[in-house]
Amino acid sequence: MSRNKMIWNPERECAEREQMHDLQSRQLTSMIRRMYDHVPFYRDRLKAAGIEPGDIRSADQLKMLPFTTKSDLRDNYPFGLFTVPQSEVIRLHASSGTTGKPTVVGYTRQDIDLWAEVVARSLTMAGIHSGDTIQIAYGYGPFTGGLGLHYGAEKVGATVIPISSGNTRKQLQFMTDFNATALACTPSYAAHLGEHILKEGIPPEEIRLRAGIFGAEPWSNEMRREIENMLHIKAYDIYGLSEVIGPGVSMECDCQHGSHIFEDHFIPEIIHPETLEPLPDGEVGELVFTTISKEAMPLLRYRTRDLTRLHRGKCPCGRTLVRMEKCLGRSDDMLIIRGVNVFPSQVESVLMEMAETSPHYLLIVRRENNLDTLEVRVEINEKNWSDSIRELEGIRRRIEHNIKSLLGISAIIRLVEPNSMERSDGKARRIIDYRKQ
Ligand code: DLL
Repeated sequence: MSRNKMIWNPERECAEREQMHDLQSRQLTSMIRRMYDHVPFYRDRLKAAGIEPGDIRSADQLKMLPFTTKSDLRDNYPFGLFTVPQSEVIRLHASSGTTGKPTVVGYTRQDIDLWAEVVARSLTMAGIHSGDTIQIAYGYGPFTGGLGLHYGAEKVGATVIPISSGNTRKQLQFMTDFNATALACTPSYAAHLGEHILKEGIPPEEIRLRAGIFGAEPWSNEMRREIENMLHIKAYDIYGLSEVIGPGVSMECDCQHGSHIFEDHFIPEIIHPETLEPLPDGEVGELVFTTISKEAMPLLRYRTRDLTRLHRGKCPCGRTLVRMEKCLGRSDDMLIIRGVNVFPSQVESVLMEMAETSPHYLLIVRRENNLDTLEVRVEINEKNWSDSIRELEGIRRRIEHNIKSLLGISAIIRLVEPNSMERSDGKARRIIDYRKQ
C-alpha cells in the first residue's frame, strides 16, 4: 500500500463535460423530487413556479427553478428546510451573521462523509497527504472552518493539530515543536502569524510549513504573495460557505488558475445580481449553487452574494471541474463611493503592492455634507515606520496617488503605527460603514 494516500476522484474530477452533465441531471432530478416531497417551503415555491418534480430532467433546466436566499433560511429557522427527520441529523453548524437569527445547517452521516471527501480532495489539490502535519487554526465550533478541515485532513491521513483559532504564542510553539508542514486558517490570521514569527526572531529552519490552506474571507493575490514571503510557503485558496456545506466547495490546484468547484456535488451558476438572469462563462456576477447530493439540507439555486466569474476548459492539472476566479467580494461589501464601485479586496491589492504597508487595514466610510468619504487606515510595517514626518508624508501621498490612479477614487489615507490595529484570529473586519448605522 502506498504510504501517501491520495484522496481524489479522477473519474469525477477529470470527467468529460457530457459525463458531468449526465451525472448532474440525474442527481438534480432526484433531489427536486426529495425537496418537493419533504419540504413544504420548496413544494410551495416549485408549485408557484408551475413546476412538478417530473418536469425537471436535465441540469439545463436549472434556470427555470426558483432561487433560495439567506432570508428564506432565516424564515424557516431552525429546521424548516431539512428533508430528513431530526433523528437522522448528526451535526448542526450555524453561522452567526451580523444581524438577526443565525443560519443553521444540518448534516446526516452521509453529508459528513461527503464533506470530508470534498475537503480531502481539496487538500490533495494542495499536495497534502498522509506524511503531512496540518495545524488547523480555523475556529472549532458552530463555524464550519475548524471541523470541516479536520475531517478532511483525517481522511487524507495527515497528522492533525486541532489547535483552533487564537493564542498566537501557542500556535507558534505547536508549529515548531510538532513540525507542522501545513497551516489552515484565515489569510488575515496567517499574516498575523507571519509577523509574529519575524518579530520573535524564530529561525526559518524551525518552521517547516510548506503549504497554507487559506479562505473564509476575500484576499487578494498581493496578500497571497505577502503571506508566502513571510511564511516561506505556497498559499492555496479554499472557498466555501456553511449553507452549501462549509469549506471544500472549491479549491485551487497547483496551477492556481482559479478554484475548481466540486461540481459533481454543487452545481454553480453566475447570475446578474439585479436582473437575476444567468450570465455566460467569463462574466462577473453573483455565484449561485444548487447542491445535488446533500441529504439533510439540500439547497436549490442558493444566492451566495459572492461575486466572481467561471471558466470551463481543461486545467493543466488535468481536472475538468469548472473553475471560479478569486472572489472579488460579497455584493453586500461593495462600497459605492461617490458613484464609483470599490471592493475592499481592490484597495487591499493597492496597499499590498507597496513595501511599506503591513497586511492590516480598515476602510471607514462616512457621509459628510451629503458627500461620501472613504478613509483608508493602514499600518506601516516596523521597517518603514519613521519619526520623520517628511518620510511618512511621502508614503501617505504615494498610497493616495496609487488608489486614485488605479481605482479612480480619492481617499483620505491615515497611516498608523506598527501593531496598533486590532488583530483578528478569524475573519478580519475590513469595513466600517457609518452610512449604514
Ligand atoms: O467561511 C467556510 C469556510 C471555512 C471557507 C474555512 C473556507 C475556509 P461562512 O462562515 O458561512 O463559511 O462564510 C461564507 O465567506 O459566502 C464568502 O463570502 C466568504 N468566503 C469563504 N471562503 C472564501 C474565499 C466559511 N476563499 C462566506 N475567498 C462566503 C473569498 C470567501 N471569500
